[in-house]
Amino acid sequence: MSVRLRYTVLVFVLFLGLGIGFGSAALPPVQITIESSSPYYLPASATVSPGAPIQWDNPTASYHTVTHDGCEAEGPCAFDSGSVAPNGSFALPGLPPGRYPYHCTLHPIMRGVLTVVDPAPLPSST
Ligand SMILES: [Cu+2]
Repeated sequence: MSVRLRYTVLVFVLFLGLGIGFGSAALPPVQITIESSSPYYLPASATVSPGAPIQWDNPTASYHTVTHDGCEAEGPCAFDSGSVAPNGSFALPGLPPGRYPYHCTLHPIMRGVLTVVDPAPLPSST
């Protein structure tokens, strides 16, 4: 391997490392709180970036679930928390872009929607 090629590979690896660092820093976890009364999931409608971790906290005195609507009927099933105990939580490492309506299988009146969208593209310099 020539010196020049080795230098190119080194620079590439450095930039790759920087990119990964910026990527994770730009994706703070999104927190959704489960409530005993309307809107039940707070916020009921959340918009997150692809790959951003999402966590539902259950501070209520009841069991609840966070179940993607696709798990029960039309499929595919993107996520299903199962029963989340009082003071428990359910976390997802991130989702691909899409619209994910979800509900609580124990209390079907509880409904929320998660929208995963790519961040706005950077303005072009041309
Ligand atoms: Cu519930």
